[in-house]
This record gives sequence, structure tokens and C-alpha cells, in this order.
Amino acid sequence: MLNLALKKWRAKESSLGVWSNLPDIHMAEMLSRIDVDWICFDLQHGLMDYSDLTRLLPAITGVPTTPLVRVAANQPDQIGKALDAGAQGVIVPMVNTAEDAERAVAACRYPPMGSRSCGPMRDAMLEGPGYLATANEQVACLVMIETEEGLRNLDAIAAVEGVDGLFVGPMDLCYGLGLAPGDFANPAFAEAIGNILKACETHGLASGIFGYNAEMAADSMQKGFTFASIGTDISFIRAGALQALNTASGG
Ligand code: 3PY
Ligand code: MG
Repeated sequence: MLNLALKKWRAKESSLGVWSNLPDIHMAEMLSRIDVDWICFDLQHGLMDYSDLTRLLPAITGVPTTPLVRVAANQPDQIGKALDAGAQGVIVPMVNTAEDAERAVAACRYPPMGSRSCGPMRDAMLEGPGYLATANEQVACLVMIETEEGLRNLDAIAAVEGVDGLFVGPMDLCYGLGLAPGDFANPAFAEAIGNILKACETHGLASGIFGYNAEMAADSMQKGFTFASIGTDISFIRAGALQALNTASGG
């Protein structure tokens, strides 16, 4: 199992991805084939659950797009089940301390590197037992920085061995900074982003951010992030429908 997105993150190459919030197989199939590097299925806020995930992941098997899952919480059972279902990496929300990051990493790696329980399902179905030999090397562990506590412990979190990258949740980060959600132009937000980018550089990590749209993704990449989402399935449909309505009504 070669994790192509992780290969780019390790090489410090830029990558773009899409966010999947709708439990729709055909949507996932289509979005995974538009040449993005990764697609993230969202079990935290997305309108999908684990049984949806077990149908969505097979729909994108065989394409070079790396399947990621944002788990609902930093729980070893949730991380293990997402990986067993065939995710090649997890995005773990609300990581506030080095201990939180260590917990996330341990859940991603089999012993002796971690404490992931052995029971690969889809990966073993597709690859056989050989999966176990490469899993620790090929599973990506991305931790989210999106709270005031996470910002305070930034360096300690980034220093945790096994973390592949930091991923910014911009809306929660605004709350963490005492800002209105979406106040991305605020200097306090810019300062926090600068600190996160610096921590990634110091510790050799990939730096990612949830881009709410293409403009935000492009702006973030220009600021120095190595990866960003370009939007969600819902946002693409809504933006396209609004634009069609506007054009058709002569606006
Ligand atoms: C945030 O903006 O906080 C996110 O986690 C994006 O979903
Ligand atoms: Mg968030």
C-alpha cells in the first residue's frame, strides 16, 4: 500500500484535496477522479457514519487519490476502525497537548511503534497479510491544531514522533483565539497561522489547512502551507447551483 499523499508530504511537495461530507458513493467516486491528491471523509462533522464509510472507501479503490478519514474524536477505537476500513491516514481533531498527539500516533501504529490492535479488514482483503509489514510506514497521522490550548502547546505537539503533519481547523481556531468564526483577516489569526507554519518547518512536518473554498486554499498555499482542501462536496454543489441560478436569472 503506497500512500501517495504521504509521499508528497514527506517530500515537502504541495498537494490539494477535497472534503467529503455527504454519504454518497457516486459523489466520492467522481471527486476522487478529478486529479486531487487526497479525499477526506468526515466522520466528525460530515453527514456520514461508519457504515457509510465502509461503502464510500471501496468506491474510490484503484484511483491514486489517497483516502483519509477525519475521525470524530481522538479515540483509538475510532482511529483503528477507520484504518481497518481502508483509510490510508487519519485527521484527528482537537489535539491540544503532546499527550493527545502521542495517543493519536499510537492508535495509528502497530507495536512496537504504537498500540494499534491487529485486525486489518479491507487492507488485508486487498493486499493480504503483507499489509502488516508496511502499515506503520504508510499510514499518515495528521493532528489538528484548532484550539487555544493546542496553540500554546504547538511545539510540544509538533515534536511528537510519528506525527506526519499539522492540520489547521480555521473556524475552531477563530473560536480559540476569541474571534468571530471566519475572521481570517484578523492579525491574531495571521499570527497563529505564522506560528503553526514555523512549528511545521522546525519539526519537518507537512502543514495543512481546511480550505473552505478554492480562494482560501490558494491563499493558504501561497502563505506556505504544503496542503489544503479546496472545498467540500456540499460547497461545490451549492456554489454551482447558485451560480447557475444567477446566470439563468440574468444576474
Ligand atoms: C474548522 O474549521 O475548525 C474545521 O475543523 C473544519 O472542518
Ligand atoms: Mg474544527
